Amino acid sequence: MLDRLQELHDEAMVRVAEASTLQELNDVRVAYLGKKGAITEVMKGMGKLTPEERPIVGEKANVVRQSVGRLIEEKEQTLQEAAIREQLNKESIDVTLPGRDVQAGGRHPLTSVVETIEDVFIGMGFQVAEGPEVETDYYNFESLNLPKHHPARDMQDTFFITPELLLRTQTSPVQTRTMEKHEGKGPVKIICPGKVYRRDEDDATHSHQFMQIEGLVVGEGIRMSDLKGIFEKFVANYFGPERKIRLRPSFFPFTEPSAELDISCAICHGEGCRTCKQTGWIEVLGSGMVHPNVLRMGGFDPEKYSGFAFGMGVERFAMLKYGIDDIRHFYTNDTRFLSQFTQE
Ligand code: 2U9
Repeated sequence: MLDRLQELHDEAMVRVAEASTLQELNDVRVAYLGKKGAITEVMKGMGKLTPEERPIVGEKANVVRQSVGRLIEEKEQTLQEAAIREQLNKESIDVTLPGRDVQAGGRHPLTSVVETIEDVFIGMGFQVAEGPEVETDYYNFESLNLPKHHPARDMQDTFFITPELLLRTQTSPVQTRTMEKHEGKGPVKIICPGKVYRRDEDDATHSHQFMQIEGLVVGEGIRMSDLKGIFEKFVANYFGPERKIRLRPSFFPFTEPSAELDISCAICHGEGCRTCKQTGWIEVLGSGMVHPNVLRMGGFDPEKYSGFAFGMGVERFAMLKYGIDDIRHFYTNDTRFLSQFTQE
């Protein structure tokens, strides 16, 4: 029995040394010191020994039990320390590593153009006015001298929601609404930026949703020369002082007389090129003196007040400024396109 105990001791020593995890170590404890463990089993057989043999074997058994128990405890501590070390290593943070790059967003090119144009007009004393995109037939058409069945209404070009409600086709309703708020008293000096909608087939130069900036000045004694003066300042500020301007007669139902504003082509300086279609001029906006009917519907007396108005397409401005050849780029949210403007 003494030999058997020594044998178990040596065997346990080897198995403790070999255990590489806490689970394996526990298996060793159960195998030798557990209720049915090998050393426990030997001790259970001590009843069969003679009274002389019993204390000797008993002492040996205790020494072996204690020794194996101590070995297991020591090993347990070593394994626990190793496990903690490994966990710390895994969780350690290298504070010297560079941080991850934050991808900063930027303004949409149309937003930049709107803000730049707004700034130019604010600098000339204009206020910025906004209004609803879902409009009534009255504000979008009728109040702008486009009664029902007027040929210039072009029903096919409008997104109707009901016979009386529609998506605005221009930002002009904001101007009528602002005139109404003034209750017939001038001056009014506003620009109205915003989204507008037309039932167009989308292609390189048409988009069913686009942006406009319209302007309106109403006051006593406002003349066409005021319109020209504002345009001279606007063009010098936005496109540069070297650009020439010219007004070309035109027609709009809400203005009389009406004129389109051209600026000299910056690419060929008037010589004629592809950008200006060989004319030396680039059309930038439509304008005119507000029609008396429109003033009246906005609550102003056309005998006392006069005014001028203008409208421009923001995409066209952005395309001219950045040399963009397809309007759809503004609305397809391709980050390769948009990220080129993040510094704006
Ligand atoms: C009121 C009175 C008059 C707004 C005007 C234009 C001329 C014009 C176009 C430019 C390019 C629209 O985006 S576009 O297709 N606009 O040519 N707009 S005068 O006249 C108004 C507006 C409101 C009360």
